[in-house]
Amino acid sequence: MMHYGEVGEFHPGSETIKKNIVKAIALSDLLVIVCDFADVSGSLPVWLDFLAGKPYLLIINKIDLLPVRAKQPEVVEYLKNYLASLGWPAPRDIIMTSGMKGKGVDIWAGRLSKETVPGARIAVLGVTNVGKSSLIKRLLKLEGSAISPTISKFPGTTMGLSNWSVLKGRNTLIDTPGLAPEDRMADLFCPECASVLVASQKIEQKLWGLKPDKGLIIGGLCGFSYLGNEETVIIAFSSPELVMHRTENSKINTLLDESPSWLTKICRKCRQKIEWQECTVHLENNQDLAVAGLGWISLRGVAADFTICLPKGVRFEVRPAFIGKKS
Ligand SMILES: Nc1nc2c(ncn2[C@@H]2O[C@H](COP(=O)(O)OP(=O)(O)OP(=O)(O)O)[C@@H](O)[C@H]2O)c(=O)[nH]1
Ligand SMILES: [Mg+2]
Repeated sequence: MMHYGEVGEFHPGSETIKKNIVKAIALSDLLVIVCDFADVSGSLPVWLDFLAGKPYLLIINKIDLLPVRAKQPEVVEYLKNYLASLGWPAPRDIIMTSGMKGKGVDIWAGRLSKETVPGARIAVLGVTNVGKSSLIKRLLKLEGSAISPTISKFPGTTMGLSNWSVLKGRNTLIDTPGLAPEDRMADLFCPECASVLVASQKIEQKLWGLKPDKGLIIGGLCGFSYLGNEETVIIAFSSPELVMHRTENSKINTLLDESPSWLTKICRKCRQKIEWQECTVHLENNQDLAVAGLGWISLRGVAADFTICLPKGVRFEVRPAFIGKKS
């Protein structure tokens, strides 16, 4: 796995939030790390520094957004390998859920009771907007509780720690504020613009033929210029709210700079803050180039270089194809 465009050092969104998260981890016997199915590269890597040697369950939430029928064992196998490539210890289990639809929450509840003793505390962790509070709400509903945490489409809804008695009083779940890793696209923008980037409906999966010197822009926020010599195919994945636009490589930088309203939904104030960075990346057949908090492209053709142009500080990585053919 190769990582590019990292900000170098970890920058907590806010010291208070980070302190609360560290406190919740110290108080807990088991960690539940929630990641967003649609943004694995943006919602998972940051947690390695927080594990503190504690056992953890990994939840892949928002599986209702899968663009094709979920082949769950494949996704689970992929994530096991992904975690190993990042140097993580193995999770106790990987569970796929939809906090919105309530799927997988019963499996999660069963796993929580298997992995803990009565009285144990469990911290629910995740970057902003992955659906931590929604999952806790679903679990409480499953148990017939009338109270539940607040959820919203805006990142940063949960600000402090809150305790929730679950499994008929056997255990306590600690809901924690979302960490903003500050290297996702959404972390650069105001809450309204950030919420546009987060898919709330099925992810768009679109096949694009690219002739030499052609490229693709996603959401007016990232350009992928194809540098190969023969016609190729890429599949692009992002929130359906974002426009995908194929154009000549020579036009990509101008379009990103000018960001016309048909191309982007990001407000003028947020756009003015962007400083662009460019980098050339090599992709093999069936590899993804994933941009934290935005989406990814997957190459289905002869190995080739791409130049990626995106806001400075946003993390991107090359990884094996997450969806579809792996080799
Ligand atoms: N499509 C889909 N949306 C979800 C799912 N779970 C949560 N959401 C949505 O994601 C947004 C964030 O949900 P929250 O539960 O507030 O997320 P959180 O991780 O607690 O967020 P913070 O408290 O801001 O860190 C809301 O708009 C939810 O409706 C899911 O399984 N599928
Ligand atoms: Mg929350």
